[in-house]
Amino acid sequence: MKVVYTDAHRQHNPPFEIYDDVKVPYAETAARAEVIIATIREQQIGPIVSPRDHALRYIEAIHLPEYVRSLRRHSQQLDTNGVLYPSYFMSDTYAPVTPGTFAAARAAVDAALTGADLLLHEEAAVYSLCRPPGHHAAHHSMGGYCYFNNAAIAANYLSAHGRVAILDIDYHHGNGTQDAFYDRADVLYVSLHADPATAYPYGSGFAHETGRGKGRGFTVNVPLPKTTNDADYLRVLRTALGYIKKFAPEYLIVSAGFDTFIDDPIGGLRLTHHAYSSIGKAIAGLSLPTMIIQEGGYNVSHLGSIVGDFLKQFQG
Ligand code: Q9C
Ligand code: ZN
Repeated sequence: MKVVYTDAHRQHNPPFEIYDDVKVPYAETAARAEVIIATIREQQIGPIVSPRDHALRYIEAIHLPEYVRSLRRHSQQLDTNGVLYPSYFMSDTYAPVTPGTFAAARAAVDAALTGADLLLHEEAAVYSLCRPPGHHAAHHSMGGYCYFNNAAIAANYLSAHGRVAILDIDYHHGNGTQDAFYDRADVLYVSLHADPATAYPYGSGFAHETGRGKGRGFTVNVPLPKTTNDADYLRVLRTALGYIKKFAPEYLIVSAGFDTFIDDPIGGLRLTHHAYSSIGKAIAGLSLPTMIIQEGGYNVSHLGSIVGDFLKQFQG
């Protein structure tokens, strides 16, 4: 499978996030992408290609142009070590702006769109190693380590060519992605995540949120207890894959977060490292043209190997 990656993400390196009024070290580190790409090289998972530039209009199809401009301007105006929390366009204290943020976030979108182009050119499976992640970024707000919604932008781009299903397996509900397609029947959003009653992003991802208007029935939320183990998860995943099968999309996008891992410092269901090859195998079993987009996953000592286990299921 082809892997889309650039080291442009390195210029986005916030020193801290604010948690309960206290500055704590930033969990969404450059080291995450570094260990993943190192594993991909070691295990020869794919030819690695660089993203190609895409026009801003694809970002602006999902995000308010003023929001995009403001992120660019703030990034440009900051001094070398500046960190900004621009309150108006921010949904929480987990997505600060630094001088390199706009460029890195835009490169992540380019990685997602380049992956989409590869699918359009008949590639069966592609992995876009996006950093920063995207699924919490909404129409005009950054939050939860996310600035531009890579998966939503790619899904909207692909939707011009056929129906798209998004399967979100990050520990956290992808509130930004859900919002982007809540009214639409041509993009199915299915998410498995920790119960938002007790997990970030708290306000959304409950089972009763199923879409609106024409989009009713095209959003599926499956909140999970934090005690969910490998067997529980695979059972629920198979049901979720059944909805996708029934929708019969042209393309599948997987918002792939690995913070469901039992020893994740931010999230953590009770999934062991064995789970990720089984999850990959079950999803690959749909035999759909599939783009995997990197979202969360913060245990840097295990991240490379669990992402590798997952990706290997999509080879050949
Ligand atoms: N200090 C993604 O996985 N909460 N975002 C952190 C712990 C924010 C996660 C609180 C979690 C955001 C893409
Ligand atoms: Zn997450």
